[in-house]
Amino acid sequence: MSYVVFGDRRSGAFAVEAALAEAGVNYEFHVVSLEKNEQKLPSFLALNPSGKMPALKLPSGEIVTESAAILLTIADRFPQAGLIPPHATFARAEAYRWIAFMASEIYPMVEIADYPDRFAPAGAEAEALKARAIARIRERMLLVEAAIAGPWLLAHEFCAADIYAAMFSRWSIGKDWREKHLPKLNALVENLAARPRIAPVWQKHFGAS
Ligand SMILES: N[C@@H](CCC(=O)N[C@@H](CS)C(=O)NCC(=O)O)C(=O)O
Repeated sequence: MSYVVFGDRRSGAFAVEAALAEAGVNYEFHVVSLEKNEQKLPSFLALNPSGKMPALKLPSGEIVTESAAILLTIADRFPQAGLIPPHATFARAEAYRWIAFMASEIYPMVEIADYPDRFAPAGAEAEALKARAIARIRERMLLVEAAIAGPWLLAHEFCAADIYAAMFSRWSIGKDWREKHLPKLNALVENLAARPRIAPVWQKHFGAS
């Protein structure tokens, strides 16, 4: 059995596919349509009771969920891919830091921006909440921007945090705002999208954006 990625285009499944591709791992992709809310179907809830993608099925048949955990699992399993800096280095601590920051400080805000009606009455209140969530995501993306050493987040060292940061740059914050305020992240994305193994994955998920 091979790895199976569950998710949709433009979703967190991008990061999982990009990491597997960078590691040179064969995998299958199982579409779970966000548009059709398939993440709430019993068949998907059996994989991830929180009803969120991505999910990764390991060749052993076990399921890993939570994008940050999946990225670190892939990094662990394929050390030759250099998805995480060497054990016990400060660079590794920095990679953990930024992956944890994006998973805990940005990803939950994306849910509020995408589904404000889950958090406030539909209408003006939900719209106001959505606007506040987008503003918070932008503030937090500016912290990622400020941390980018160039060309990668960690000085001269590509890692899974770059994949993650590139993904968040494509959500919620708006193309015009991104192009104006995140020049280092824009350059990082160009470099990432040009990596031979990641290029087709980037194209599939975010090609036109
Ligand atoms: N903490 C989760 C968040 C995943 C998440 O919010 N995924 C989005 C797609 S990018 C999703 O499934 N949204 C559908 C929903 O919330 O119903 C992770 O890091 O994997």
